[in-house]
Amino acid sequence: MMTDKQPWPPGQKERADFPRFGVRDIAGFDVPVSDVYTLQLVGEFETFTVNQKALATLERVELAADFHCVTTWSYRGACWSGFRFSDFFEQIVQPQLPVTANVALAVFIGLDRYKASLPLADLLADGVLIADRLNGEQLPFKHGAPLRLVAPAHYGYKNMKHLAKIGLWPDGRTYRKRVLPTIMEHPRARVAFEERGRLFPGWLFRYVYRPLIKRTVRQFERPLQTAQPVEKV
Ligand SMILES: Nc1nc2c(c(=O)[nH]1)N[C@H]1C(S)=C(S)[C@@H](COP(=O)(O)O)O[C@H]1N2
Ligand SMILES: [Mo]
Repeated sequence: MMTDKQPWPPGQKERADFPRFGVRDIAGFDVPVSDVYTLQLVGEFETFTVNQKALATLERVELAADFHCVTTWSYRGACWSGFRFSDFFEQIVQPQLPVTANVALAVFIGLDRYKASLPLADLLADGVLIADRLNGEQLPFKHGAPLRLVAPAHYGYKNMKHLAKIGLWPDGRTYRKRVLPTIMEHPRARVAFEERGRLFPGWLFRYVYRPLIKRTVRQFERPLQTAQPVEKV
């Protein structure tokens, strides 16, 4: 078990539970979750897919890490299981890229159409996982089944749930926001540096976001009642 030992970041408050959370516009979006999945890789190369079998060839790792949402709530000690993003990239993706491919930015897209990006260098760091299990169980719909990105050094909004597609690009020139307004998506969003958003200092966002937590949690709980359980294969 790896443990991500970051100091407690500025402006965060511990929460006892781990709520379903996200951008309120898409709280009710119907996510077609199934246990059978592939990841689609797109960029300046021929699109290809990575299936479960290929992922399963990677070393399985466990990671205990605190989870920090940009709105200031944190959940301590989530225990994830899955595959290192660096192994995924180096062992599965890179061999399929043209040698001339120039990739520095990854764009993640979820089945609920949520989108977020991170520099490839941040994703290759220790403790970044593509997770399919949480706290000893198959990743539930609530936390992003069938696969999610776990990048504990970055705010929750970079931790893509229901991961379906990864774009690999030379830079951010072709990156178009979709769900997150530009001001809300810091290019790196590192928790330790309080990179909550753009244009304003991190601490200022605390006061804007904090009053929204309760309502957002409630809104995100509603679809859980009707969500399909993950199918077993
Ligand atoms: N696909 C998808 N991923 C997402 C989101 C979302 O709405 N859709 N919300 C992000 C935000 S803002 C947070 S804080 C975390 C919440 O993860 P949780 O629901 O497991 O607590 O997921 C992130 N990843
Ligand atoms: Mo968040």
